[in-house]
Amino acid sequence: MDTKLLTIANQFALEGTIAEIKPLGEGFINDTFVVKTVDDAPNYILQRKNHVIFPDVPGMMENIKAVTEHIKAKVADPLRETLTVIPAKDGKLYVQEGENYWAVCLFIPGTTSPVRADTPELAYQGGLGTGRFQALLADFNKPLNETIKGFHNIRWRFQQWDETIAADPVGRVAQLQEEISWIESRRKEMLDFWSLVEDGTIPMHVTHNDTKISNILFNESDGSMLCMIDLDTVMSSTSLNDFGDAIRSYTNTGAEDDRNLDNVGMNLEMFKAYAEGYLHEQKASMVQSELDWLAFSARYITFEQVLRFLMDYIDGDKYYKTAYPEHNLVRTHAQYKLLQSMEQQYDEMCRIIQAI
Ligand code: ADP
Ligand code: GN1
Ligand code: MG
Repeated sequence: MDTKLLTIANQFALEGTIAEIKPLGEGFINDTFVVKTVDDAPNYILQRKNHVIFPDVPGMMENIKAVTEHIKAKVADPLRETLTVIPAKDGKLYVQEGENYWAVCLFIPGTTSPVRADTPELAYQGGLGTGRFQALLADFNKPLNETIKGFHNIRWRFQQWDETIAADPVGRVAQLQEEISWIESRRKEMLDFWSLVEDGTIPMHVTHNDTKISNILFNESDGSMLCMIDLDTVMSSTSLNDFGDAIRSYTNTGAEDDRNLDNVGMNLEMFKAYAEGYLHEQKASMVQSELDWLAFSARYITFEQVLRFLMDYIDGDKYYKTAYPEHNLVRTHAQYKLLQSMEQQYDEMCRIIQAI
């Protein structure tokens, strides 16, 4: 076993004796490990939080603690229906080792976290999961720290975009004129949508902000949704962003980084199933402007993802973990194909929302 990891894990208030520590998951941002203990003690998730992306890890952990405590007070099984933060032995919610920050939560056994949705039933359950998460937090009224500035704010993203293009730090802009035009041709419609958030037409709520399918746990026994995980980005935003980001993930017939663009497109049956689950939980509490823009939110977040992958490629691949040199460009093309598929099927998406 890695003795450095063991030393870090032993600084947390864990029950039992550690038997092994193994890497887990497919996240793009943090490094995740499962900590297995001997006998009947629980197992744990140990994470090295990415402090470059999250500049205020203590503030982020305070958010996660506050939000999970709020949920625990409302659910039948507080150890399974949300994450449980395990503090360090000194009482802090993290351990700092040099410039790295580590955090621990309970491992929730008997669960799955698929990387893609293969059935409408799973998409329906995912929709219920996001909707229920938002419903449980609807009356959360303490201020939350902004863990990543302007995370889903396209006005801020365009500012970063303009600066990155101007700097062109690794000389990639010249060869990317076509891809850049995909972003520029949609600048106005995306900013017009965001101005409805800025002027209060679309309300703000406590939201998850990273609702891709690998960030929810399902019960292994029957496939029902259990809880949202990866709560690093929980903060104030619009409910629509959670819906849109999930549609980007659940409805894609291909992979987020598919090299074969023929595989990629939006599956309307999955869209309908996810929307049914989400609206089952949220419909009664949404205002008309949210319902009117719900389908568009999928285009908005998918567009933002095209921009973020391409911007990271132009910036020399500093943000997302990559497996090979062109990875962010491959992701850009695959997400753009998905965006086009959503644009082509947009009228039908709106009809489905209306019918539900
Ligand atoms: P990242 O921020 O890198 O995406 P996540 O918090 O999403 O990290 O964790 C990565 C993966 O680890 C998840 O997709 C899930 O499979 C697994 N995982 C995370 N937390 C738990 C937990 N509490 N119980 C069981 N599995 C978990
Ligand atoms: C990242 O952390 P992870 O892998 O769940 C990213 C999301 C992107 C996603 C794309 C904090 O999610 O915003 O949509 O990759 N998270 C952060 O797969 O930037
Ligand atoms: Mg994750």
